[in-house]
Amino acid sequence: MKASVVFHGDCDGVIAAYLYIKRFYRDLYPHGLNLVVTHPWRAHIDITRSASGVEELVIVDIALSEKLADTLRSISTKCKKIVYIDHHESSSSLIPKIEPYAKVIYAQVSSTPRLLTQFMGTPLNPYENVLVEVADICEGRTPTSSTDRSILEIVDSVRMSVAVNPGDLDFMKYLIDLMVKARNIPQDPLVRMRVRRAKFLLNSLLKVLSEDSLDVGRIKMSFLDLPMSRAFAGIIGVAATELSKAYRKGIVLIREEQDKVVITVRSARRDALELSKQIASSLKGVYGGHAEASSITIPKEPVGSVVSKILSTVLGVESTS
Ligand SMILES: [Mn+2]
Repeated sequence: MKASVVFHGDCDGVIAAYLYIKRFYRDLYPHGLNLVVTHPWRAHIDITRSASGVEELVIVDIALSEKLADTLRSISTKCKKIVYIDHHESSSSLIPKIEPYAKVIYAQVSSTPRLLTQFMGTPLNPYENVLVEVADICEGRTPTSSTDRSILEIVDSVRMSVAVNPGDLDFMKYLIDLMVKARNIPQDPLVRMRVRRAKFLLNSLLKVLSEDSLDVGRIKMSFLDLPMSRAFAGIIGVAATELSKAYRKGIVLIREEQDKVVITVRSARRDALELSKQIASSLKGVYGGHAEASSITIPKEPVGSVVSKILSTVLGVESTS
């Protein structure tokens, strides 16, 4: 393998990986490239693994953390070239830390594919252009009345088919291959099957979350225990976004995982990152994301106690339980 491309397992992450490959690694694709899908909380592990034996390492759409910055420093001795491409607001303060070791392409724009188009300079073809629009909408940009319906269909297809299992590398490769071949994504049978499954899960989850939630001022809080969290996995982020739109409230969704607790925050008032920062500092966690959508990872503790801590220390209400 000559190069590894490590990308975020979400809609704009997979589209950004495709764009980068198409522009810069067309000659290496597919057999000379090691594709790796990851998520911010385990990116340092996946990146360390994918750095061995390759000359170039490209990191796409992964919010920077202290841990990740340290990882890049330690692998910079093994890799000839490290490229870091990201648009997350929370990465900003750590960028200077990695600049000595990596080529950094960073700006706080609507999506990582949008950032890539600004960096590439050369105009995109219509197929690529549509996918950049799709990525922007997946990342929260509101479609306008002039947005083509076919674009919204692709948004739905990519977002939902990826969400059903965001760690599924085989499917990510399949999706990138469809894009490289400029195929019609919403018409693809495998994509359609996954979208159907994702929608079924999403509807069930929305029902559970809206029936079982706690309203605190402008915030709606809900939680999922380990079995529920496993069953719905990648759909949880999509559900949080939908709930925030449906109730016009900020959403704080707490879920238990095997060895940690993850808190998903959504806000239409653009204070998700600020709220995440407060939750992270009160619960000793790591946070990252954007003003509309962000998350916090904290060490494992009972979900009930996380709920009471957020209520008392962050939202300023005394828990009754
Ligand atoms: Mn992303």
